[in-house]
Amino acid sequence: MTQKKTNAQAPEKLTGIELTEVPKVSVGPKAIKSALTHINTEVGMIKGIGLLSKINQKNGFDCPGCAWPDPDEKRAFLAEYCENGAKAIAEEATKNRVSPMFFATHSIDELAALTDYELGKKGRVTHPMFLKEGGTHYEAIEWNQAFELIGKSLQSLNSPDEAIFYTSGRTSNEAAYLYQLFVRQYGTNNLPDCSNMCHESSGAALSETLGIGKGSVTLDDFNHADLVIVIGQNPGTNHPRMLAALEGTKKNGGKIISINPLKEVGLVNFKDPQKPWTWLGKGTELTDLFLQVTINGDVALLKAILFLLNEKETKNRGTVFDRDFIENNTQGYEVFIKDLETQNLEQLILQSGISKEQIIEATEMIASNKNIIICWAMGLTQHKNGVDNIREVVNLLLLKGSIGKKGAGTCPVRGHSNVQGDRTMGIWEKPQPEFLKKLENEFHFSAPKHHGFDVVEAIEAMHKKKAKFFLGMGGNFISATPDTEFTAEALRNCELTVQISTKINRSHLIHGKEALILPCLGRSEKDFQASGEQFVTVENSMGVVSQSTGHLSPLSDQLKSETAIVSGIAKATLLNSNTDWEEFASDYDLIRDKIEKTIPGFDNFNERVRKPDGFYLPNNARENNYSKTKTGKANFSINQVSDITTDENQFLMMTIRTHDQYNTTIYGLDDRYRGILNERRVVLMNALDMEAMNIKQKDLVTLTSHFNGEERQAHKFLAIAYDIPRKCTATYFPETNVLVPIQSKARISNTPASKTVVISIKKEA
Ligand SMILES: Nc1nc2c(c(=O)[nH]1)N[C@H]1C(S)=C(S)[C@@H](COP(=O)(O)OP(=O)(O)OC[C@H]3O[C@@H](n4cnc5c(=O)[nH]c(N)nc54)[C@H](O)[C@@H]3O)O[C@H]1N2
Ligand SMILES: Nc1nc2c(c(=O)[nH]1)N[C@H]1C(S)=C(S)[C@@H](COP(=O)(O)OP(=O)(O)OC[C@H]3O[C@@H](n4cnc5c(=O)[nH]c(N)nc54)[C@H](O)[C@@H]3O)O[C@H]1N2
Ligand SMILES: [Mo]
Repeated sequence: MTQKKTNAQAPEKLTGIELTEVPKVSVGPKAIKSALTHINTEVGMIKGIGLLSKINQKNGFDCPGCAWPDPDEKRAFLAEYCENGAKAIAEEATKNRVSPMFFATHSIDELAALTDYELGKKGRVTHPMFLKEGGTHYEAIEWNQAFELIGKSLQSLNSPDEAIFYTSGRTSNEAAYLYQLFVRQYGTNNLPDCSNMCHESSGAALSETLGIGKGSVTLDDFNHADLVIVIGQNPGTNHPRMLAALEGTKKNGGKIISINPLKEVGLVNFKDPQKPWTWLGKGTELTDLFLQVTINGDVALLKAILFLLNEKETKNRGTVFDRDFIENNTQGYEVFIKDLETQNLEQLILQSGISKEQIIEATEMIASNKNIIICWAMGLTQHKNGVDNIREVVNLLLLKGSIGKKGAGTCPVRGHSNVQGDRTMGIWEKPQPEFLKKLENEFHFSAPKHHGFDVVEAIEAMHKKKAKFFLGMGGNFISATPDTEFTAEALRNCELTVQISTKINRSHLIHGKEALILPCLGRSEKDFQASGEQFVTVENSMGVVSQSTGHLSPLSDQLKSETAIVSGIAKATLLNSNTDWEEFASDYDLIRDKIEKTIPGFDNFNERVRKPDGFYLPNNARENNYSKTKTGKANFSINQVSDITTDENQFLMMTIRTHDQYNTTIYGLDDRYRGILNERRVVLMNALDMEAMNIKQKDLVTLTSHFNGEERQAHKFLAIAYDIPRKCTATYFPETNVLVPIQSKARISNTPASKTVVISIKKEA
């Protein structure tokens, strides 16, 4: 039977744009008002305030928002969340339910006609649901039947490598560990995860240069930094609690440089929501120097700065670079400098889009300061030369000896609240041989050694029908991945698609021949298993492992924990496994005991994680030890500037987040910090570019992306004049994922290049 094709993209519906002035200050009372409005509408005020008081407290649960760490010392009541954390909680603890009755009365096609915002607001899935072949509606199914269906489907494949097991980064350490164990006992390393689309470029660059794929700084380092550079990141929206850390830098006399094509409000000026006495004043000015780099101009900019630093150093040896550090800890300095000296400074300056005066100013700031932290996120990773971007950041830190000491180091700011922990637990398509060996010894099975598929490879494999089974442990695969139409075809090729989810999303609507939705507990909910109430553990952006205990009663007695779901699937699939899956799901301490035995840094895990602050995982870069790299030293590297060219009528497009979304979960339609309200289908353009093309404010345009002679289109976007460099544009993800070509990705890390999409813009009639 050929499957009817449900729309993979959200409908092209305009919602009524309203433009306001771009605010001058972030956070402050407006943020509190916005947080409370979301809590009130979704959860109810009394229950909501009770919940907020538990977020990120030592006896509470880990905020399902971002992975920014909590302070080690005291945490004020009601203080360790932010506006967007409150929204994340409101979404999860929503009163709205997607029940079997809801599915009986709404066909898949009807649901696909809703925007992501409308769909998400339908709420939490309450029961396991099944879509039979050719079905138009999901129907309720018993858990055991669902597990059996999955087991049978997996047993029927020609090879375990025909199955794909995706993970989004909210999954707890315990669930992730059990999941990867199940997948490897089943026989594949096909464990793509959201990291592949996120910080994979950071992991690749940092492992190669410093011997650890994670950042090196702690929260306290921000209080001791002379200079913090925030590059390719929008913390005011995506990591608001980071602003308090930056405020700490400023208070102690440190300086901040921001590098971004957009002057993001959060980076400019900040009013701490936890300090109402500051609300009347001007707020803290955070950024001392703002460099409005052109999209993907970062390697050129960094190289120009390094070039000038080297000139200064050459004139006055030892005054700019940390000679001792370079001598004792690094490899490749001479070759790196030789290459740097051949660069054409004027060309680099031109390519960066920054004036020479400003580059000199930045150089002076870097030259005269010793302790430097560099923070970055998707603005650096999601480019063809994403890995180059980050290696260039490392070059700068190495020259300054700004690593492995207080107040200095690398700070890749992670996305999902446990994305870093999932990788530590072995969610990786390229597992280390030592880890597999430990698993084999502990669990007595033979683990697959060949590497599995990452996200892009998984999509291609499903597209070619080399893979026929897809399971998503959280996340929203169809909306988060590039090339929406291509990915939809890939998923439709599957025999069975399974989504383990809290909320309804578009990935439930774009499915294989048969499909399952398995509803799970969220972070905020209590988790009862056979041995009693359980807690889970997570790892934040700075490598601190701590516990997270749910607070609310589960919204339906049909929900299972992710751990229990993995256990059920494993038991139904691996009939000869000698692992007692049920026992693990009955008592998470038993899983933690196994983690301790197989993953370094987890000694006395059960005991240490019960301490209120949790514990730090080992971090060689933090300890100034680079013996884990191939050369045994911290490595300088030679990196490529962008080689992407555009025709006269083409633009670079970056796909970014609004202030009112969590990835594909759309909290609301306002991008308050950019002054764009009630509309997501916008393309931000430089006013001069608009004038040159005779495009007026709010004109309707079609966007066409160009890659290797292929074209992809997205219709019905409103052109909006914005302070953005010429030839650069910005749109919101996921609406424009349809324009991101599957083959356009970062070298080495394979991360989709969703921040450099070459587009042309045409007025609609
Ligand atoms: N509220 C909220 N919090 C979140 C998320 C969310 O969606 N909502 N998502 C979470 C996740 S998974 C992640 S990964 C993080 C994402 O956090 P961010 O990386 O901050 O998110 P983006 O919106 O992708 O913003 C990228 C920033 O990089 C800039 N940028 C784009 N291209 C370039 C470039 O070429 N050079 C430079 N220098 N800058 C560039 C953009 O202007 C923008 O400011 O946030 C996490 N936290
Ligand atoms: N164009 C473009 N594309 C991008 C990006 C970009 O900047 N531009 N960013 C990329 C990045 S950085 C990332 S991380 C990915 C994100 O990709 P994903 O992680 O796949 O997407 P999310 O939108 O975070 O997933 C949301 C869904 O997760 C489910 N969920 C929420 N909480 C839980 C939970 O506790 N357990 C389970 N099992 N399910 C849960 C809900 O059902 C919800 O609908 O998207 C990437 N895609
Ligand atoms: Mo992310």
